Amino acid sequence: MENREQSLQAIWKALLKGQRFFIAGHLNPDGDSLGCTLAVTSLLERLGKTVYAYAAPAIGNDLKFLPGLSKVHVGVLPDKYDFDTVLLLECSDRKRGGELDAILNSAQTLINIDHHLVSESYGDLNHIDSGASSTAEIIFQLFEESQEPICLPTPDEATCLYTGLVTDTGRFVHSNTTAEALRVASALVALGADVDTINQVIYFTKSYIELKLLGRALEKMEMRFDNKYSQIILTKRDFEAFGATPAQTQGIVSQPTMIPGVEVSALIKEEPDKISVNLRSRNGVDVSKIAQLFGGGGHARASGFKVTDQTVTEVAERLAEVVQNVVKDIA
Ligand SMILES: [Mn+2]
Repeated sequence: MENREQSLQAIWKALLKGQRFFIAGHLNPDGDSLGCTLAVTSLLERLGKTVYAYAAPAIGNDLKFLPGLSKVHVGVLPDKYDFDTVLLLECSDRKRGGELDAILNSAQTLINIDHHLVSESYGDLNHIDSGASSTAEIIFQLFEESQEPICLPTPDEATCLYTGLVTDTGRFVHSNTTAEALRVASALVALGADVDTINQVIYFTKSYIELKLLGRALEKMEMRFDNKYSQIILTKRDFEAFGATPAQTQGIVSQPTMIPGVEVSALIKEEPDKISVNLRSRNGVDVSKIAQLFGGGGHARASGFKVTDQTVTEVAERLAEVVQNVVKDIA
């Protein structure tokens, strides 16, 4: 792919040329967004550049181990916008990073690097590779583009990029786990990525409250429509019972998809100001289409939506009707 290499090369040249950088990923940064922001920030600083790294509105507890995090301005924009180069990572459109219009417009060069299928070419330089597992995979290719040993990732940078790879591929199980994703992962391990810490913190750490909430959720799991639909409703009372917040439900919605025959799993949460719903599918059902009917979106196997003007029971029943129609003809 000539085009791909050309756009990487052009971006690498722009990075060498720039002096004052602003770097941001998307809102509510995930491992890929934050890992890439940190790795690129560190590389540019090693090259003697000035970098303002930004993430908003907050950093999840499971990502606070990432090396170099103290360099990131969390939710705080700079006082003046005198950047020559602005880098948006993981943002399929220019709004994904938040209210950054003034900064994006002030840049001499706006660079956009992303791997989402629906990404728009809003930058002066764009590198959108929907075949890449993660933005981290692309950033590693960018490091390689330099062909300078000094530009190979340091162990800390490798840890940041490996975090992006491992989280975006779901620990190397999603269909984006390509040969290239594994090649890059292998290279990052060789460069000193701290795989043990990443696994321990991201995948093998849960609080007492989170485990109790998981127990409550599994107890309340209901199977419907010939066991093709699993529904879990967590009400305000369930959260209050353990002093838990709706944010402490990570991973719960995926549990029912382990049951053979489950096509759709829904976690319906009664939050203080809204009802939020997470959807997962195991086989062929595209749950992003279901979420879209309720004003949400996402991926074929993982999506969600929020409703503000209905009770938890109303949302659950409207959703059940839609799911019933979708799964009724599945053998
Ligand atoms: Mn990503």
